[in-house]
Amino acid sequence: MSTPVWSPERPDRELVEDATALFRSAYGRAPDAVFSAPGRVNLLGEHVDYSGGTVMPLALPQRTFVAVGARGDDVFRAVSAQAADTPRAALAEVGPGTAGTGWFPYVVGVPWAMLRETLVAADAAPRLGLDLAVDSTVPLGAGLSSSAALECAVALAVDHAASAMDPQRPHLTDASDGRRRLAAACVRAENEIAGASTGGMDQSIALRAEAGSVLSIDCRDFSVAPVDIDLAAAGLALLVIDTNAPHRLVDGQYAARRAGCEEARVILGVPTLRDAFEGEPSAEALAELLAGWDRRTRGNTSEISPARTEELTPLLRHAWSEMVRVRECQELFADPASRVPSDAVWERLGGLLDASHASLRDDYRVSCPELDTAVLAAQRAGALGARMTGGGFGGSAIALVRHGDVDRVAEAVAAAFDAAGYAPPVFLTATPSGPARREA
Ligand code: GAF
Repeated sequence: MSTPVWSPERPDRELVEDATALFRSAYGRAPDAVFSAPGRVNLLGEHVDYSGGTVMPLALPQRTFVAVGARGDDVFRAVSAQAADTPRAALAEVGPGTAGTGWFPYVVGVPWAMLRETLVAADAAPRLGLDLAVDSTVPLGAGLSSSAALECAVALAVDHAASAMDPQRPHLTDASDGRRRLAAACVRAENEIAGASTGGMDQSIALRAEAGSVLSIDCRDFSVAPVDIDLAAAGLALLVIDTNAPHRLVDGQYAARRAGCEEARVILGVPTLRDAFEGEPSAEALAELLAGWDRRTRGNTSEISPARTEELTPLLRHAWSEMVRVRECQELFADPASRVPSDAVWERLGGLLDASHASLRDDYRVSCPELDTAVLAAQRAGALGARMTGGGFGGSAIALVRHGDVDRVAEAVAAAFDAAGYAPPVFLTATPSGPARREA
């Protein structure tokens, strides 16, 4: 029998103290402040953020904490409880291709992007430098958005430092639109300085999460709305399975999927793939869109080769069908008749998760054997539904499970990993938590 390994829990208070102690030992003084930002899982709406789709993530209780002190120059230095290196860079020298690899580009890219996005006045740059000490409970490289948690905690630190220099400057974190703009800057840092062409879901949930809620984010304009999905009240849990299979967003596969969607978008002549639907996404509209694409790419007069058509068609099928699944999910929980959703509603949500996984595995091809093993074992052990979450190619899966079944499902997944010869997975349960905030 395989005993499931659970992610260790550390209270937030302890993390604040540990980040503060790390700061003191690294820099020999007390920090000015401590900020934190959460990791995330995505319930539904995968690989559609960069196509203008709607995503439905929730913030995890696991968070990244950053203790920070102003320096008065333009140098950024950082230490981390999770890393051995002690990187530093002068902000004036940061730019695309100059920040190196590893975790530091996710730090130093943020002030760079905030300046470019004019969220910080240009004349503040020579004095914007910070010393930072990082500690985190977000599992690293697990597809739970540790990068965005780091970026967003740093964004709060830079926002704070800029307002400390100029008391007239409002804190961007005080208003929803300010947080939207901070998220956009973090995306720019990740795209242009860290070199990962990610979409914006992760930074948006880290900065704009609502405790207790799944958040619906329309990625055409990044407007947000909480969704009334109360798993705990229904006696359900969202089990997260970190497969421990290495997950990399900068190795080209993620970028290749995104580029494929972009190519199809240009051929279709729409602002985003989401805009190919005239109204709300629906199964009927999906069939019509795919038939239209098929007509357009068939024959000698087509602007795209048969081989490329064969590659792009399943990408479109995933993107559009996932948008239909998200729409169905929103309708399920928007129906006033299901204020207290029936068993049938939860079963249907499970079915949507299962269908999402099949689409990501077969059409979008971003799953991997460990994720498929986790999903299948969870489904067989009685989960209402399961799927990979996040970018894929490793990372984590989620399973919608009745409270009383959590241990049994975790045991079944651990046993399946053992039988397949994979490293043991690590489990946690996702309770919707709050956004990036100041801790001390
Ligand atoms: C990663 C990216 F960072 C997100 O932008 C999103 O595309 C996700 O993969 C897939 O839904 O987390």
